[in-house]
Amino acid sequence: QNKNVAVVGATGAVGVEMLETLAKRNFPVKSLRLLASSRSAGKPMTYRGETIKVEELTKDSFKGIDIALFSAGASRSREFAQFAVDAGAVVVDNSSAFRMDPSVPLIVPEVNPEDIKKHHGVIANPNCTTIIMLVAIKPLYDLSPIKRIVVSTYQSASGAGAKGMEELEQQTAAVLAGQPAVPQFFPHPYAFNLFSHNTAIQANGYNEEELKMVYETRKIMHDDAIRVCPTCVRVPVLRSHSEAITIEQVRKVSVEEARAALAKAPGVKIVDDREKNLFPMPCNSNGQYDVLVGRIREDLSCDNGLALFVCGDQLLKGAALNAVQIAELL
Ligand code: A2P
Ligand code: 11C
Repeated sequence: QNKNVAVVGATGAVGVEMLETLAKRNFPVKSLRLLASSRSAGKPMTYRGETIKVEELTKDSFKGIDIALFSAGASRSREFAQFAVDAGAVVVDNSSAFRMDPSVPLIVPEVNPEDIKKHHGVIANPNCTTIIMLVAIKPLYDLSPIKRIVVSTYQSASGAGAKGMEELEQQTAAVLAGQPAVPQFFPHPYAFNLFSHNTAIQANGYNEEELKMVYETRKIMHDDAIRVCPTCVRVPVLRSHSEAITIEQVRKVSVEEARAALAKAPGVKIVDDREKNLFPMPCNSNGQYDVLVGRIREDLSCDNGLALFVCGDQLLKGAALNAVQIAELL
């Protein structure tokens, strides 16, 4: 049965990809309502060749809506998601607002699709770095439980939305023209530089992005014993995130066994050509649905460890695609 769908934050970097993904995957859309701030009201957008005007998000925006995809930031989700639920819609929320709420399922369709049944109107889309990591390591967890993860991220501008991407482009052009990279949106110079993730550092020395990787991983994997040590870094890449991941498992899993499991895992594409020195790169994961996985090797520093390098499109698998896949499960 076709659905009445609303996209909240339709004009944003993720919102635009949501429209594109709904169309590309032939999602059964009966009608589409595009919502954003008053700044965008009346702006024409295109869905499958049809022009739809953006409407201002208000508490009355959800009448008749079956599925509302939210990607307009956590404060908009906190303010408006309940209005959508009250109007009878199921909300798939891409923000951090409800992820750790025990009554809200946090879903990566390749990892814990069965949790969706427990929803009470809101389903949360995990943080992009968590999604991309878990798609790659869940097949390995199924071979032997993972006790510990050490992960370093190389995060693109798109994780910070359209303004982040604009800042990277604008600063890069400025530096190439011999001018300084003047930070406006991010706290530090971005072009030809990298910096520790721009979220606030907490009392334990980890920033918010890193703690999302810790807590969301445990919730999605249903394993509170997994220990995760993340270092999240913003790198001057436009849209795909990369991650160097080292895992320690209960028993030793060989590289061959890991590779065989990854080869048949949903949402994973192995890119691991040692002869050509060809491994996952953001330029090759841009626009792809799959998470690219390579550098599959033993961790020389521990007995039961494996190391990987992965890349995933932050706007797609890290956000819009995962949300649309959740809507498909619904
Ligand atoms: P707008 O384009 O009208 O500002 P991004 O993460 O790429 O910056 O996108 C954020 C999205 O959230 C945009 O679609 C933006 O709409 C939307 N948004 C931001 N503030 C509000 C608001 N107060 N009400 C509704 N939508 C908002
Ligand atoms: C980033 N992962 O790359 C972030 C953006 O909790 O949904 C998404 C923040 C979130 O900066």
